[in-house]
Amino acid sequence: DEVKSALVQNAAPYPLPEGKRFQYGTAGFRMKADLGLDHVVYAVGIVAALRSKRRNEATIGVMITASHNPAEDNGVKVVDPMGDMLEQEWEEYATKLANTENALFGDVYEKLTNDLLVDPVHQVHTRKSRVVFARDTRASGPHLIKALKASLDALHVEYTDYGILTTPMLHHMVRCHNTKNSPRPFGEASEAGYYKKMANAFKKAMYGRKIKGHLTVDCANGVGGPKLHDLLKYLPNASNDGIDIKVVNDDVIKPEALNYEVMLSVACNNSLLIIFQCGADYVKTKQRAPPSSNAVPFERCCSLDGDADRIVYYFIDDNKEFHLLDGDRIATLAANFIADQARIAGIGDKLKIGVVQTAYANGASTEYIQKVMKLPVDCTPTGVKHLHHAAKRFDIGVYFEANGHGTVLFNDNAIDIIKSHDPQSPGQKHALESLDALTDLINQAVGDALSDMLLTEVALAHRAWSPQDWMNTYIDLPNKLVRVVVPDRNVFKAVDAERRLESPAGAQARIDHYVNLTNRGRAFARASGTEDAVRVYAEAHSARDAEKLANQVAEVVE
Ligand code: 16G
Ligand code: ZN
Repeated sequence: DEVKSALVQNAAPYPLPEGKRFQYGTAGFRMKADLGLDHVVYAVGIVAALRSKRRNEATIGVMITASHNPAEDNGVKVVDPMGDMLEQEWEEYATKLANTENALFGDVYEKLTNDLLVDPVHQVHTRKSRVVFARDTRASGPHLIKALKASLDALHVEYTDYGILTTPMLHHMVRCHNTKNSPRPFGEASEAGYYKKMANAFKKAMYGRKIKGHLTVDCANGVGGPKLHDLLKYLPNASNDGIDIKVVNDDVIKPEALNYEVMLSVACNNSLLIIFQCGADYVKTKQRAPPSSNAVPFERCCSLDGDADRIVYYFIDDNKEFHLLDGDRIATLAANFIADQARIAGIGDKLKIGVVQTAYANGASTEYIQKVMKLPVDCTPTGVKHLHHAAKRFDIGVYFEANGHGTVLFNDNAIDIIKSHDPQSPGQKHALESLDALTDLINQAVGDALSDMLLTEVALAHRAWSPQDWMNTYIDLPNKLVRVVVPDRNVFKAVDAERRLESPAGAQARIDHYVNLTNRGRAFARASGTEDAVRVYAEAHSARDAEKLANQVAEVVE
């Protein structure tokens, strides 16, 4: 029919490249932008349209970004109605469509429609599809958006183009659209709505407290830069009992500077361009500040990644030594603060508060949460969707990956208790109001660097903590990460939240052997979900032992 032939026709400029196989991975599709990603994006438009129908005309999101990856890369992922990641079962349909030749788009669409939507509840022909989308600052973005619109147009989808947004802002928009008429509307589905919600919540959550000194934010020359500048217009500034933020690496005019900083060095009449990396991924993996950083000792610094869904904090001490406050630290700070406020508010015993981590979480953080904070910890495989899902099992679930991806989820029970509890004292009232403000300040759709940054600032202000005080809560175990290139990473099958290898046979026994010989040793190996490699993590009581253990495990894997 008409739709089928339009699907084939509109795809013409976006052929399936020969000899390539695309796969919807942990973070959607991601690759060099000019190697056929436009074909993939066209296919993703079809997935989003089908998904919207399947979910009773709910609004589905499509985000074009490759996060911390190089400027020539790009990627695409689908956002489900509540702002979470596409349901896992559907990744397979996305993979199928992405590998479909143009001539067959009509037929595959028809088949998926019949397979997924024919029951009376999901009558395809009577339902509209709604999609909203955005992109980061990459140069390939506009072309990919064109490909997306081409398939959405073929399917008569109702859509909104949000232009350039951070990934978490797009997730926010999706959830706003789908909760408009619900008892708990998420907010106004606009940029201004997003900033206002966050700024108001920040003011309430601060409760008149002051933040000492200023915060330097490295925006990785990505979309977080302009969006942070916009957000600052809504936040009270330093002279107004607010927040003093210094924005660096906020150049999005040169898209090739994404995740990099370019410095001009002039020496002996020669000028030289020096290029360094920056952003959350660099800071976390290299364990050092971006080279251009001129922060003074004990000044708070943080880095976002290229699409502003990850954040890590850091500072240097008076010996210029670097100290990283990563996702584990943000999780412990946030959980500690929230659990404390709940206790002060008199609702601590009514709420089940817990923390979700992955195997990469430093063992010292896990022990601190369990033994000192006395909160339960869950461990899941790597990838936001797994942590997000697990966090829903708590009334208040705090989840962070060590790399800085994370947020806090409040379920209906928690929100009801926070909103309806009758305070018995001014102290209880303050704590309840702070908690209520946190439910708005925190982007519960998905981990959001800007929102997590404000949450961190609020928690530090309430405790009157310097970054050193925050660092002093526990001591990280020395650890080492190694990337091992193997002939076929698919033979590495991990179980038990990726903490153990089920195959190849015998590998785990050999890893256990080395771990048992190491003081406070812990190690695991897992196939990467985003690169053709196996990753090894090891920790131990000393840096030397951690390194030794990592190398031993790497040898097992090789
Ligand atoms: C993806 C995941 C991230 C995870 C990383 C692990 C999302 C949105 N992103 O970037 O959470 O930490 O993959 O990469 O889920 P790896 O499998 O290569 O170690
Ligand atoms: Zn990212």
